[in-house]
Amino acid sequence: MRVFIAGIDGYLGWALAQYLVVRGHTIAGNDTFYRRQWVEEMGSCSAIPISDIAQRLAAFREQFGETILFREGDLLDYAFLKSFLQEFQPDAIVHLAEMPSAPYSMMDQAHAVFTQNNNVIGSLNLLWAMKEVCPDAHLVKLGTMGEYGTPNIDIPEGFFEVEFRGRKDKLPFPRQANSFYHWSKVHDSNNTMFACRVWGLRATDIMQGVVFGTRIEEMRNSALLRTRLDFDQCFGTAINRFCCQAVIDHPLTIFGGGGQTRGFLPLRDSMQCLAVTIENPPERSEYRVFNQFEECYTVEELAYIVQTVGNQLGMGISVQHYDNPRKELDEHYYNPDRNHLINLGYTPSHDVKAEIRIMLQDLLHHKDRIAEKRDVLIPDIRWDGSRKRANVIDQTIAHP
Ligand code: USQ
Repeated sequence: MRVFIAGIDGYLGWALAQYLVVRGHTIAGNDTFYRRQWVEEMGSCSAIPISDIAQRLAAFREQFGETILFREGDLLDYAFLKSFLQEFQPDAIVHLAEMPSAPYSMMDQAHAVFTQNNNVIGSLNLLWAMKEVCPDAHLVKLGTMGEYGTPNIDIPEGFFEVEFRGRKDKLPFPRQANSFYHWSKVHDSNNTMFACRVWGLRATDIMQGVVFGTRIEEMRNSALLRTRLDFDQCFGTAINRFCCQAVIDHPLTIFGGGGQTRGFLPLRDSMQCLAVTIENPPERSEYRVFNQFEECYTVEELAYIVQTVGNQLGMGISVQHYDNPRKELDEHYYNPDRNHLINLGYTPSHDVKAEIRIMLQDLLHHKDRIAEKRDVLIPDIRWDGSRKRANVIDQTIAHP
């Protein structure tokens, strides 16, 4: 298939290009390199060094014998987007070109507006461009499990049956997002669902959990093919941050009580899920929602898994609780479904410890880079728009 990856230079996009080319797909993609700039804005860098796009593209050609049709450009530039899609004529479009950080979107008015403008208008442009240029293509839109929030009932995949005043309907499950970033994804979901209904587009909205991991097999040991891995308060996600903290003997930073539960999945599972989705497109006019994660864990459970694996590798890892800069429930019910992808053949790896062991071993090579930026590890972006460094509220040295 001809697969267009919007945001091909990012954490997921660069890995996905490699995963898909090995499966025989032809790849094109765009990027603005914003992710590189945002992480710099946070005073940080990728823990794993990454090369520039020209070197990446050359290494890709050499490793896989295939060329990526790449253009630098923004989804907000509608003329650019339309002409690129016209040229490539994709069968599938994977949309990874959004600002992905909740704290970044909560920093201040400018960052909130930037996030929603970039994400919502970029996605709307993509829907229009698909309608005008490639209405038969399949949009694989990266949403987030965070769209649902943490309701006190089970979470279905997008829709649920409701009975109200004696009548029944199948309706979108309520969205209760917890940051302007997560709300931008909700707005995207609504626009995508509507475009499928009125224009007959086909789309899969992926409600993805928190991704972790430093590599997929396809990268082998090539430094030029490795994907980025962030650890700052905005672009580093929980397990990735914990592993970076572990290799520099920094205590693992649990925000609040650590009872926050999320669905997590290794990078390799995320790639598998996206490929399964692309290779099994929906019908025209169909808008379907897949919840995409491997297992649910509390943040505290994960910190202790990192600690256990790290200790097996001879590290002495401590865990600290910090006052939570976010406004979120510390403890809550969390039971989302994830059947659609399994029914299409997704096989979860189920070995979070093995994945964390690989991560720690990979990151040990780069501990000096991480140590140099250790100041970015303590969050200060608060959900009320203020900046105040989080304080330690409790310390646990060893897993009970
Ligand atoms: N957390 C800590 N300590 C840390 C970092 C995070 O306790 O050092 C906690 C947070 O308070 C939160 C949980 O871990 O309760 C997850 O935080 P995160 O930063 O790993 O993930 P989140 O902000 O939810 O966002 C990430 C991605 C986003 C994606 C989302 C999926 O940045 O793009 O949409 O995961 S989900 O969480 O399922 O909504």
